[in-house]
Amino acid sequence: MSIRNIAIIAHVDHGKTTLVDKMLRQAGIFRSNQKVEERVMDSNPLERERGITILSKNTAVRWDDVKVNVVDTPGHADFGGEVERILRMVDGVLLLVDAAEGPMPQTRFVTRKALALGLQPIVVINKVDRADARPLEVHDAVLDLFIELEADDSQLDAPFLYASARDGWATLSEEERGGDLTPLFDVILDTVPAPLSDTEGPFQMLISTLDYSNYLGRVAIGRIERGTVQVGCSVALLPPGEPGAVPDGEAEVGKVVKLYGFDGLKRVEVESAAAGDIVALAGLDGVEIGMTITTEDVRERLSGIAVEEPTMSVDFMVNNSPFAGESGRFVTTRQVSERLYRELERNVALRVEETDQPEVLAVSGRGELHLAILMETMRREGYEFQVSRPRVILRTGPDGERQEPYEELVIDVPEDMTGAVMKGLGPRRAELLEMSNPGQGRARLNFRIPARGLFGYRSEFLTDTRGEGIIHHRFLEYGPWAGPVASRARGVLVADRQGTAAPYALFNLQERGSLFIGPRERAYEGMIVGEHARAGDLDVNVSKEKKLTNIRAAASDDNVLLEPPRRITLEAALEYIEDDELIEITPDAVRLRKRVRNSNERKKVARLRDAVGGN
Ligand SMILES: Nc1nc2c(ncn2[C@@H]2O[C@H](COP(=O)(O)OP(=O)(O)OP(=O)(O)O)[C@@H](O)[C@H]2O)c(=O)[nH]1
Ligand SMILES: [Mg+2]
Repeated sequence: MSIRNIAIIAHVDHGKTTLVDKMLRQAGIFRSNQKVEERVMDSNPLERERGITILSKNTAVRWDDVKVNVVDTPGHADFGGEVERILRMVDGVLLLVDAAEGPMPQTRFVTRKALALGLQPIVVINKVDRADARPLEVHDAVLDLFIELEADDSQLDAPFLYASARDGWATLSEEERGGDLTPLFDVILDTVPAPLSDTEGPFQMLISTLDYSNYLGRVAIGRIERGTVQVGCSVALLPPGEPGAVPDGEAEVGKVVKLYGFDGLKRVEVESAAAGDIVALAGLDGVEIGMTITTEDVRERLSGIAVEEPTMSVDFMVNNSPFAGESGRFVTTRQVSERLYRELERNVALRVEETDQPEVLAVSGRGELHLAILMETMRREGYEFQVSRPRVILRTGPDGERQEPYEELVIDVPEDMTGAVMKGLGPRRAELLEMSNPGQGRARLNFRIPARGLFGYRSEFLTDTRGEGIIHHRFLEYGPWAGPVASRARGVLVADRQGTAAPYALFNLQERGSLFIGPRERAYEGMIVGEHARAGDLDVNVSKEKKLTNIRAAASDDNVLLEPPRRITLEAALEYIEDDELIEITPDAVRLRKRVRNSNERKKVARLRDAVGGN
């Protein structure tokens, strides 16, 4: 049977998973009476809860007797490395671009990677149903991007479709609306080349991604480049390196225990598979991304895949807050560290290292979201721990100079708010690269900023733009150390004793800042209960009750008007906290705290630090 291999790539939220969903439905993957959830590919609970794709996923549909292997990829910048690896499995990409937002930082990143690999793009301008859609302008912007990224002639000739993934249709002309996805499927079959498949030669496959199963251990996923493979046959596993023949001593030999192909949402066990198809292969223990699997006798390596280096690191430690152990089942250093090391089996861009303190492990990843997803997963499994403020990972440049990661930052705000944004970003060493006007009274600003400069900025941004701004950033490059950058502009409100928050106390504190906890929630000494409206921290008593003079006063205390507390998500907390603070993470709570809980102790430590000139 003929095959096509495609990946769906885009900036976050431009509609990849929605499109795959509709492709599955229209290709008849589900029985007519089968109840299926929206965006069924976002199958893990964290994905469903956040409405984003975290792990790329393989699926396959049949159209006109052609098997189309489709890989849905995550759009968030932290997972860009994974998208890059996935692209090695496919011959074409569907590049989705939101008809209102146009190309965004991650659009540029994935497009650059796809074009450089010589993949054939098909551009899908999605969400043309949006009231603020401007499909023709976006069409031009994508073409400009292709030219800038030096697309070759056939890539420049890429077909463009206009779609509403949500409503399940795509057309070849901007003037047409409605219908179904048939035009898209037809374009895929016509434009994406069938994989070059030499099924006669000796078996050869590159491992592009890994999966893990408790029964089978590591499972290698990739495209068969050459030959065929059968269950039970002996294969050699070659470490990454120069392409070409590999001497005997360097390879491990093993047996294929199980082999799976993709079909709709299922993985189906198969006895054999041939060049051009994407398969999952189990039975080889030492598999890593970038290794080549070959027949035992012809050991020819394919050029490997680099796994992206982490840019951000955070300390994990045991929870020693006064509320420690209340809800967690796994709370000891040993349990937390075993779990972290186990994560390395599948989370390839993650690193875990010991530090000079025996109870502290440094965990490094690709960004706040990458690290936050791990923390969130562990907390749901019953783990309890604390984490520090993230640090950027520094490098030494070619001349021995200190380098740090820089990010590309795109901000989209109502025009009258650009002043506030510029003012907030200046002291953070952001450099304005471009300012444009996408219409609708909005301005789009592009900056280059040291990753450190972004810490703590998001909450400031949300306040400054009253929630009307959009902010996106992604790793750009390593560059020279930028010197000191401004951090969080406002201080925090810190509980000065243990107790339960009283409405009366919270009511009075509302004037001093915004609160993170609501009435009757518990706090401990040193716990951060809100953000101060000004610079500098403030010690507060959240359990202070109103002096009772009579019964009516006590009753009215319950009726004070409180603003709803500002709930800080884990990612936001990671960006938010300072060096002298920690995040306490347990199955039932995420709390912010001071490392040194007692206020007098804290002042002493701060004085000492100032005396030795730290910052
Ligand atoms: N109006 C409109 N909304 C759409 C369309 N397609 C997707 N959406 C919405 O856009 C949001 C994001 O859709 P997803 O399919 O999750 O986007 P994604 O590209 O897979 O996002 P990530 O995987 O997180 O990068 C959802 O709320 C969808 O309902 C469309 O054609 N029109
Ligand atoms: Mg998605």
